[in-house]
Amino acid sequence: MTPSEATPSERMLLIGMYDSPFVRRVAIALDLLGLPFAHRDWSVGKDFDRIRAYSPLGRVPVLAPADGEPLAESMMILEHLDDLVGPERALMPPPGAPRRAALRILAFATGAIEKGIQINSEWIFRPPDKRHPPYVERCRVQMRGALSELEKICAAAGEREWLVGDRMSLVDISLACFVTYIREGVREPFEAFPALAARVDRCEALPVFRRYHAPFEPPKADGGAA
Ligand SMILES: N[C@@H](CCC(=O)N[C@@H](CS)C(=O)NCC(=O)O)C(=O)O
Repeated sequence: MTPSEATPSERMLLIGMYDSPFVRRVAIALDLLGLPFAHRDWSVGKDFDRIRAYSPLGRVPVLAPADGEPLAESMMILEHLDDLVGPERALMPPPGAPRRAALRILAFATGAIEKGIQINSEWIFRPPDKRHPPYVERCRVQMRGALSELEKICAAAGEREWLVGDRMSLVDISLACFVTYIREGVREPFEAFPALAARVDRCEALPVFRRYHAPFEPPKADGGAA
C-alpha cells in the first residue's frame, strides 16, 4: 500500500496548531515524505486536557500512529518518519560528515527556538509581578548568540540551495520554522541576520511552507481562549 492509498482510519494523527514551530516542522515533513495524516489543531491552552489524553506531558506536537502508542517530541517523531520512508528518502542526512554538519546547525537552531519560547512563556504563563526581566534578558542574549552562529553558517553557504547535501533536509525545514516563529512570535528584529533571513524567506515562499503556516496566537495560560 502506498501512503496515498491509506484510508482515514489508517492515517497518522498530528495534534497541535501550526503556529507551533515544532508542530509545523512535523507537518511539513509528513507532507514532503508523502505520508497522509489527519490533523487536530488543538491548543495547549484551551485543549490542554484533550492533548494530555494522548501525551501526559501536555505538549505538542503529538503524533498518534493508527496502530501504536502516540509519540511526543518533534525530533523523535521526525526520526520515526525517516524510519518509515527508509534511508533513500530520509530527511536527516546520512551518518558521517553530512549528519554531523546537520546536527551542529540543528543544535543552534533548536537552542534559539527554545530560548525564544522561554521568552514568550514568561509573559504568557506568568502574571506581571512574577516576571523576572534579568532572566528574559539572559534568554535573549542566548537566543541572539545562536542566531549569530546561524547567520555565519548561512553567509558561508552563500547561494547554495540547501544547507546540507543536495536536497532539502530537516535542517532547512527546521531553520525556517524556528526562525519564522522567532520573527513573528518573539518579534525579534532580523537586521543583524541578513543571510539567515534571506535563506528562510526562500524556504517560506515554497508552497509546502505556506500550507502549514498559521499566525502566532499566544495560548491563554488559564486555558481560556487560544
Ligand atoms: N522539545 C519539544 C518542544 C515542544 C514545545 O515546546 N511545544 C510547545 C508549543 S510550541 C508546547 O506544547 N507548549 C506548552 C507547554 O509546554 O506547556 C519538541 O520538539 O516537540
